[in-house]
Amino acid sequence: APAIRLEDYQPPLYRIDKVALNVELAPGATRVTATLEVSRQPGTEAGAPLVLDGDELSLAGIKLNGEALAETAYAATADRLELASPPADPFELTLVTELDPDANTKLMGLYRSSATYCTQCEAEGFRRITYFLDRPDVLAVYTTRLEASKKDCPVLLANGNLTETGDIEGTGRHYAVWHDPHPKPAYLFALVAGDLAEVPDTFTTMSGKEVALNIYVEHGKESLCDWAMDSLKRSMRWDEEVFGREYDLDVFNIVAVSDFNMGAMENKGLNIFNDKYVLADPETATDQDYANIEAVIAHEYFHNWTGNRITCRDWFQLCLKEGLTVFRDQEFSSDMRSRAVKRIADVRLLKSHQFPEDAGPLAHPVRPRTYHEINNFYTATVYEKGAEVVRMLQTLLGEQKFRAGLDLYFDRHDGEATTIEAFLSCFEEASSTDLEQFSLWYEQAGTPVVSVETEYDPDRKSFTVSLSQEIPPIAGQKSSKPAVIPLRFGLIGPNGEDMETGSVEGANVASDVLVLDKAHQDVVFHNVAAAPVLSLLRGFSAPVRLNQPLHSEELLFQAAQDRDPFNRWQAVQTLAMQDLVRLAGLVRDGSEGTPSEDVIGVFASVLGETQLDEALRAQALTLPSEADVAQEIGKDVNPDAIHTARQMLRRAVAARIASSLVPFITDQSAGGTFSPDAKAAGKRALANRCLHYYAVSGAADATDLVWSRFASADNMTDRLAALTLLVHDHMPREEEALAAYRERHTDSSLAMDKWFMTQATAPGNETLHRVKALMSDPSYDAGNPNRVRSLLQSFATGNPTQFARMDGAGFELIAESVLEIDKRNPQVASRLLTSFRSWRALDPQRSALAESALLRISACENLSRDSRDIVDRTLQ
Ligand code: B3K
Ligand code: ZN
Repeated sequence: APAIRLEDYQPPLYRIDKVALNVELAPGATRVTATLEVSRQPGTEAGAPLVLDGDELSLAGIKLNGEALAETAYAATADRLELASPPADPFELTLVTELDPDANTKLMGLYRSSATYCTQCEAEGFRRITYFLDRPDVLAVYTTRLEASKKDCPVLLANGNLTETGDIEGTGRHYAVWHDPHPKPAYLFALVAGDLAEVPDTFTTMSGKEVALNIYVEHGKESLCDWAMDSLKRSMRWDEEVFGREYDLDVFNIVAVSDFNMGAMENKGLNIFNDKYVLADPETATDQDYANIEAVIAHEYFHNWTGNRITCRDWFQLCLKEGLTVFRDQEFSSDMRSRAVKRIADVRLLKSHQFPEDAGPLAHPVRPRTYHEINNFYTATVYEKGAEVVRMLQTLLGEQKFRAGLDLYFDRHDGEATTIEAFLSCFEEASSTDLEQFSLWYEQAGTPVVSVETEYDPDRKSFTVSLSQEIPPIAGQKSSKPAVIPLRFGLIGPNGEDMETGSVEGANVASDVLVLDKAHQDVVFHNVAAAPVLSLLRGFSAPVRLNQPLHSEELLFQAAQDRDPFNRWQAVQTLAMQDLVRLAGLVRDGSEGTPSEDVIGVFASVLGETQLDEALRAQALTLPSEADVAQEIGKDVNPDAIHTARQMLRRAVAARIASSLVPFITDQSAGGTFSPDAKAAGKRALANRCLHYYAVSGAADATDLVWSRFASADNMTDRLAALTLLVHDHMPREEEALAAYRERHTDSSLAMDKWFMTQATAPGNETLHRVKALMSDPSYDAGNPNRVRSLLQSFATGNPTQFARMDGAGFELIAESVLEIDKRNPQVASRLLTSFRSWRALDPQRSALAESALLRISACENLSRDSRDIVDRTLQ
């Protein structure tokens, strides 16, 4: 199939203003009657053909203005319905399609999860329900009538407000009618029907309207919804207070399902969630799960304005809703928790997921210009880098003008399907700033490298910062233009305080932000009393790689003194990274090496920095991951050498701090009732980080302590942390712990996912065998996306030494699995396939093995479009 291109965008020829759906649900055979009010767009000539999208559909009836249509008047295939010459005047088209939700293993369109009927329509799932102009710039008002067996499906839900319910006498069936007054694109349509428990609550909006809130879950899981409901109410309040956005329907429903291709979906008034992002209690959910639930609930809720009220003109504009909504959920979590800790977590995610994507064969601009399969563009670049671009806009304009621009956007484009250009224009107007060069962030792929050199002139008391920027050449992008890069900075004086300076030449500097917008730029600070340490990219003010050659004394100073917590953390990480890269090189070459004393010392001192909160110390004590080190090395990567180097540093730090660890570990286990709040979670994070070092410190009672933490834990965070150590460090009671965990959690699929993941990510040669065995474990289910992700995806992305085994068996396992899963669920398969994206960075032997696994996938003739697209681009 030819690629879809942004430059080929044409507005639709027809509009569909109203949609009435009658969905008669029944196992195996569901009948959908869609009545569409269709009219010509101004400018469309009378009689122009109407072409509707379909996907695996079968047409069981068609009427035009209530009259049966002659067979010669239309042509229907599984993926297309064409009316050769429709009436010139507005008309009503009635279509009947027949579906089998039970046979829908792709989990797109209408399908069944456990016994519940549910839908997923983004990006192009509505066309699997009925023929339609399935594109985001066709906005219609939907009325949905659902009908089903009252016994099997007491709950009937769709978008909008409930307007009518009733029984169908003598049939055991009942119906419900839902009306959504807000025009929306088809991708926001949803329905749910099943036997679900309802967890109700209410929220009073800023203008005093009461909204009914409900979370629907499987019976027996009601008590696991408290945190999600609490997160929802806080999100609704926060969006009013921070962005002035009020909710706009009488009801807001959330449904948790166990089979879901991604995290959640923002359908208007009826969000559907992967149950992983709803259900939590201390017994089965970690602190990370609580934080994720809070963030995803907020994210989907925030889409009501950024995505639903204002949607995308076409799928190239995906970042218009996703980047902005991620930015909003990040801000929400920062306000709910510690801003610094949240920022560090977000940057870690960006660097570990988005940077490698942007440096490899799957690189694409935040707003891509071409695609074969849009579902492959729900990427870290569109989401996370997209959020960074919005954040840079805020940094460059300042909070007030940023807010004014966003207000103008909400005001001007409410009810529309729009573009990045329209979005940026609002900020240009509200701030009187030209954003033309800034818009390159949406156009150019690749991570800019910013190189820095500094020179202090003691006679002139001037400090010169020479900056340059460059995007390394990447697939499909030979050259690039200089971007607008906001660099938050401080000049740290000898006493550790930020220095005041005199005038600045060579760059636009507003308080603590310096704007780099040329390929090279010399910035001179005057009246600088003493030689400073330049703290640059504070708070990670731009998604760039910083190439700033600092001596280890300067990094140590920054690690101890920087008043920006992010850069303090970054300095510690940089020190560790430099040492890990050095050690990995030595190990690879078969030479001896020992970790740097300075680096060990810096980690040891972090522990005692009691003025930093626990969560921040836990973050600082976390070494860069093996994947992070691989990325830093960039080519000829040997994952075994990296693993060994990281273990060496970890053990050396552990040995140094062993004697101080126990109080931190036991202090936090003092008990009291569990609270998922940020402070309590931070304490657990620090305790478990300390336990992590204690396990390899050589202390005689290390196994006993880890085991006792495992056995006595009263929450999942502590239990899983101890289990992970027992399994990943192959401690003596590893098997016993796995068996005990399984016994305890066998009824909770979500808890069992952690059991699969822990085993799949364990280093060591036996893991491959174990993963294969787990694929036939009774708790495993190859048809459930969460299970596949916890076992296979976590093996491929979280176990670098075993995925890239020298015998090629890791790559083979994933290749075989991709082919197998692709037949059933292309989205899950193609996502798994992206784990090969950094194959060219591996050493020659390993990359040859990866290539042959990829070629084997590529040779398969009936790959889905999803997997074909990824494998072709990965090999290109
Ligand atoms: N918009 C959905 C993602 C849809 C993915 C389609 N393949 C969830 C979200 O970003 O909030
Ligand atoms: Zn989203």
